[in-house]
Amino acid sequence: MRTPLIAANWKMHKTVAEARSFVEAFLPAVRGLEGADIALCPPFTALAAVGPLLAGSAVALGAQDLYHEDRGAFTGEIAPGMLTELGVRYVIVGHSERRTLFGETDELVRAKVAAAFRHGLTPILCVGEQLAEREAGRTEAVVTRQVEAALTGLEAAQVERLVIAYEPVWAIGTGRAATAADAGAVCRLIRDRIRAAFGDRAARGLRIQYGGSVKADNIADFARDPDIDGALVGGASLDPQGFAALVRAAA
Ligand code: G2H
Repeated sequence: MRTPLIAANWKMHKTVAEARSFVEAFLPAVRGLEGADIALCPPFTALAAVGPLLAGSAVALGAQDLYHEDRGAFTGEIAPGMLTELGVRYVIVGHSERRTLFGETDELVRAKVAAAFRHGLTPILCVGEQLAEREAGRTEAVVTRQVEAALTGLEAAQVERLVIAYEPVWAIGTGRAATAADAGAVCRLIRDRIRAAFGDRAARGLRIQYGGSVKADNIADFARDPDIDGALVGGASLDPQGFAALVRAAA
C-alpha cells in the first residue's frame, strides 16, 4: 500500500529565523506519528538552516523548484546538486505559480523532472487545470497533456517513485477546495494514464496528492479516497500547530 505524503509548500514565506522556530514547534507535535510521510519545502534561503534541524526526525526536506542544468551561467537559478548537498529529498516541479507567473512550459517542466531523477531527488510534479479549462470541460485533456509531457523519456521504475500533485488552479489559495469526489476522479484518471503508459507496477507505486486549499478540517475527506495519497499544502502549512493537526487528520 502507498503511504500518503503530506508536503508543506511554504512558497515565499518565512525568513530563516521564522523557519527555525516553525521546526522547533512542529517536530514535537508530530513525533511518533505513523501513517503518513511528511515533507517541508521552505524557500531556498532556509534550506541550509532547516535541514540539520530535521536530521534524525521522520520529516523530510523538500525544495520548491530547481533548474535542469548542473551548473553554468544561469543567474538566479539553483542546480539539483546544490539541493542534494543540503539533504533535500523532494522537489516541487511545475507548480501552477511557476507555470502562470514565470512562464514555465511543459518542456521545461519535463527537463526539470528528468534532472531531479538524475540527481536522486523525488519530484513532486504539479498538474492542474485553470477555471476556464474546467468550465469548458477540458480538465481531462489538460491534465493528461501535462502528465504525458512531463513524463516523456522516463523509465517505469522512476515513475513508480514519482509524486504527482493534482492541483486545480482555481482551488489554489482561494479557500475553495475541490470536492474529494472530483479530486479523486482526476487522480484516478492520472493513475489510469500512468498504467497505460508505464504499467501496473508504476501505477500502483506512484503517489498522487491533492493540492488546493487543503486544511485540517477537510483533509480527512481527501484522505478517505483510495486514489489520493496525501496533499500538497500551502497556506495551512505555515503555522506549526495547525499543520501538525492537518497531518494528524491525514494519517
Ligand atoms: C496549492 C497549495 C500548495 P494552498 O498551491 O501547493 O496552496 O494550500 O494555499 O491552496
